[in-house]
Amino acid sequence: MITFHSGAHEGHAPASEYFRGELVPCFEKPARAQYVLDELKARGHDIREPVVDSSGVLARVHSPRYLAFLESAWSQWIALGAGNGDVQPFPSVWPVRTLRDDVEPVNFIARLGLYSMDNGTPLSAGSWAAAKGGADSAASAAQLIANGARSAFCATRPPGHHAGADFMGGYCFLNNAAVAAQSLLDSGCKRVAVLDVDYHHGNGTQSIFYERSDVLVVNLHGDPMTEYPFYLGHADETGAGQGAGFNLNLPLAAGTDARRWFEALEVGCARVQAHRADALVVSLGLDTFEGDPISKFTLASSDYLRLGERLQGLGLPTVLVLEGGYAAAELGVNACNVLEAFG
Ligand code: Q9C
Ligand code: ZN
Repeated sequence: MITFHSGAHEGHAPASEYFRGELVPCFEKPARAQYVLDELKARGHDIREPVVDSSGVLARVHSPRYLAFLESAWSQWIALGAGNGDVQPFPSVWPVRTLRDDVEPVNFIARLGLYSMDNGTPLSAGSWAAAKGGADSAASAAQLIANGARSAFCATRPPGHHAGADFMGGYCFLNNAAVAAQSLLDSGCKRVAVLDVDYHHGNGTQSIFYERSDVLVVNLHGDPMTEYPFYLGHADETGAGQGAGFNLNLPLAAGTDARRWFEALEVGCARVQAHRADALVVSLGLDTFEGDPISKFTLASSDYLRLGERLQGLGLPTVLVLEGGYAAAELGVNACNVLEAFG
């Protein structure tokens, strides 16, 4: 399977994030992608830089004002103070219920809050270029599928599935899975399914396609009653308007083991099959791993072989997009196990 990967990911390297009110080293760090690349190379995979400029499809997935903000966010920040290059900007105020989100404040931190769902998505100098490289990878993978390939992998970081049309969050800036799905539709697919197996509910992907019937979104994730992103991902969210019936959430209790996880995967796969999709996008988060430092499922490395086999069994042209997975040293083996079993 061909892998798309942008070297620009290295430029997204903020030092710290908030964890229980204190700044700690970022979990979502460049070494994650390096471990994946090292393992891909060791196993002889074909790794390519993205070949498609995703600007067009990004404008179909994200709002113009959000893209404009994100693209120049870091340069706006450093223009505000001589020392800002060495300071991480964090949002501290958000337009929650009763406050206006239709007016962009001039104040930078206020705009950062407007375009963020949390204070857990740190920015650095190269964040836009890194995120854009990921979106370009997703668009490139979709093009490969449109040209007849059975599968393609995007070794992307930062991840994407928490990013909505108009906001960043959960380490995500641009929704790579949504970019892949929209690109597949734009190149002739009538129906696409997104299957999100990251530990965390893919709230961004769900919200982007919630009122559409051309993209089925299925999520298998930690119950939002106790797990991030908390405010979306419940079983009663089934789609709205034209999209009614085209969203399926399968929340699982923290502590869920592989046996119960694979049972839920069967339910998700049955829904994907019923959609009669022309292509599949997998949001491949590997934070379901037993060794993950911020998540609470207990899959073992060998379980990712079983996952790859099951995904292969759906029989669909498939784009796999890397999402979370914070046991960095095991991320390469776990990702490659999925790809290898997929074939
Ligand atoms: N600081 C993805 O897996 N923060 N995002 C958890 C640790 C949110 C994870 C607390 C985790 C988001 C793509
Ligand atoms: Zn996750």
